Amino acid sequence: MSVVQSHPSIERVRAHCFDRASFAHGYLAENRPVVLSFETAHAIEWCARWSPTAIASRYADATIEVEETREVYVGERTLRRRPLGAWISGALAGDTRERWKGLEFLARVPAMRDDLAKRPPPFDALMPDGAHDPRSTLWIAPARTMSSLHHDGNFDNLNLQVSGRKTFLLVPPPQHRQLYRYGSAESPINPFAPDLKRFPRFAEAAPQVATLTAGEALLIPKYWWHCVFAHEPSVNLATCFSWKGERSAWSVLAGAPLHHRALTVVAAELKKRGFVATADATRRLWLAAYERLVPRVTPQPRALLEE
Ligand SMILES: O=C(O)CCC(=O)C(=O)O
Repeated sequence: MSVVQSHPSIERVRAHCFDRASFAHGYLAENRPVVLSFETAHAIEWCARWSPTAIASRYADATIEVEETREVYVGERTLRRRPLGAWISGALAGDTRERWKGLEFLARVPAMRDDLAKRPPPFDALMPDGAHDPRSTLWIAPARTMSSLHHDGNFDNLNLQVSGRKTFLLVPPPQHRQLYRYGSAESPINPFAPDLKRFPRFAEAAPQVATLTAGEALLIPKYWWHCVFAHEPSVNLATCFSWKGERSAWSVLAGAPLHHRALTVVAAELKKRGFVATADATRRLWLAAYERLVPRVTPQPRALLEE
């Protein structure tokens, strides 16, 4: 049995059984991950429109900034500017050195923003009332590459698998000790092939897994750790957001070390109240102190997931 099969599966439901209120009540407010499957003709067409080849043909000349796939922490990754069409052709042909984490893609590729405004993604219908500050990221990953184990802070995340197949491994929020947290939101562990000699406490972590194909979206609730492996060339659209009835950072982080919980909540509250620059400065200061006090832990190699 592979490492992935030995973990419990994340619940799966049909998206059409929910409306905004019941989805918010049943999953978002519970801080509970779930895979939503969108089975309508609209969802199938929408995903086909955003396949890697369709993207390459519509936006070939857009310049994007790709990041290296080697195992380094986010702040250490080298970014390179590439023409989107040629870069996708390389990724589809098996070049695994880079992937696109299109963080600001709506601002950087205005034609994509306009297209999405005209034809919103299927999960738009389940965004909770009062959702605000959405941040969308388009991910394009070559086959057999993976992200690092991290969390997205005080944001819920709906991550739609648009094309290809990816396995998501999630770990609940308070398990900082088991994950040997490095910095504010990263872990050096490759949870698909954990090195238990270096990181023995990972044996006490409680991962859950789901493999997604096109038309399925995963709710990654706030502060849930996640690590994602692409089995095939893959496109995802992730939208992180806040909303009116959301759980507080303080309640979600119950069980995390007190100093971490308190600092995280202060930064999250400052941001929510509009003091974004102060929150970012506080975070930078905290990270600088952390980096001086805590020696860098070399991340585990991105060993490939057993298929
Ligand atoms: O798909 C991936 O590789 C990473 C996705 C992710 O980290 C996110 O949506 O926050």
